[in-house]
Amino acid sequence: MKMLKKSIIIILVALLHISTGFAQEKKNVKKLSDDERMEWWRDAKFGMFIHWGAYSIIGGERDTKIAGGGAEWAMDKLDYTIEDYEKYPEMFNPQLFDADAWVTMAKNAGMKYIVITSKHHEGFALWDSKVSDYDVMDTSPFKRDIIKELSEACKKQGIIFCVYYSIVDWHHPQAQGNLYPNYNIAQHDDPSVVNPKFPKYFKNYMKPQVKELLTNYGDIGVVWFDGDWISDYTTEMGKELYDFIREIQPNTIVNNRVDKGRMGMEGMDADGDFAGDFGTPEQEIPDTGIASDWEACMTMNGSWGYKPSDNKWKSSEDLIQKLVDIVSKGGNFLLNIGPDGFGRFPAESIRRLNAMGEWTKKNGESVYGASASPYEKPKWGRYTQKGNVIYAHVFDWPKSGTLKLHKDIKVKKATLLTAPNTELKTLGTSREVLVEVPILAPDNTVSVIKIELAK
Ligand code: FHN
Repeated sequence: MKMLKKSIIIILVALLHISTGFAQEKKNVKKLSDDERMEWWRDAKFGMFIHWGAYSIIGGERDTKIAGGGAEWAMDKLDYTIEDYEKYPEMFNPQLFDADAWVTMAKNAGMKYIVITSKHHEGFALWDSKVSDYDVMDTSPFKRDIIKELSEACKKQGIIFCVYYSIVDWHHPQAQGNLYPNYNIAQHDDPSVVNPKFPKYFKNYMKPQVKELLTNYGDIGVVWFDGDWISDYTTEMGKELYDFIREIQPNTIVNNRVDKGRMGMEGMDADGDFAGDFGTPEQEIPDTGIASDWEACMTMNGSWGYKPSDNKWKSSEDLIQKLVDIVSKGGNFLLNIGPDGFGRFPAESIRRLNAMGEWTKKNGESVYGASASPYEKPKWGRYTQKGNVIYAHVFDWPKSGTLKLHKDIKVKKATLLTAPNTELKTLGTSREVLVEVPILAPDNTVSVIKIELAK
């Protein structure tokens, strides 16, 4: 009876979608050129990734066992059956969730956009999904549409709201095919095991869910897919999904995991015709600059989802230097937070966000809207560039009191970014360019020297 009721609802929702058409399409949204569409994202440089779901209650531990790797994989790593795992969405009640406070923390850290896991591999949806009962409104006692609250808080505070969506779904019967009511992760990686029901999941569940996200929550900055590696998901589906999204919201940006081109954790596409607007290196930063658009996503400790046993926190200094390193190579930095099951950011994350905010407040000019420079990375740090200005980011402040710049840099004027009225002396010969700097580094982490170039 319950199943019948659900099927009727799904059919009604589908009919409603067909009859109303794409709400956004009809609004006559001006279709931007690709460069115009990517502009905000290219300038933004720094965003917050949020991994939050029913796994945040588990925290990566079951009895005496601790999950290896990311705690958002608890369902698989801690050997839950689908039935066992369902009790976590049924328990999900993060009474301390405060969307405005989350957005304020991102904003104060200098982040310009937020990407939240609307549905991770566990399959539990954090919004009011009409095509699923496995969501925050129907399954959990929380009954608050998290995506709605967060999207509204972002809009209020001028932060671009973006959603992550996992193609992999360990809960949906059609995504698991003949294995259901069991699931098996290895199956997904083996091209010889075909799930005949996956196309149905793609058409009748994934696409309608993605459509809900794009129709009910205002402008979506980025749709960030994940789970592209499973063999059931095809490049044809990827291209179809990309076009589908751009039909609903023409100016949305979509990551390259929508298609099948990504080369592992390195994150960039192999040669070929693949959909997607930017590459997605994961937990790594390329050695040199890359000419196309890319964004490195990274955890603060070793886990995406909340995992209190993981104490391997990167230092604030390291994170600031990573931000600079990434920008100096033409990329964006998507830095992760794994809130707990009550809706709180871990204290360690908050401290790191605060430290990054201190730095970006003083030095943001050298990062936002900046790009890679033509000069190779110096031993003491990195260069970024904005028009006629080079920013020298010094990680290792010279004890000698002189900083050696690339020999081709023709200095018109050099100052500390934080002391614009005091010009630094420079000396240029055909072999080297030296800048006289104070003995003490102005910043404990990364000090920035602003260099206006002579024409
Ligand atoms: O399996 C996921 C993982 O849990 C996490 O979401 C990261 C974030 O980029 N992506 C996947 C692995 O590539």
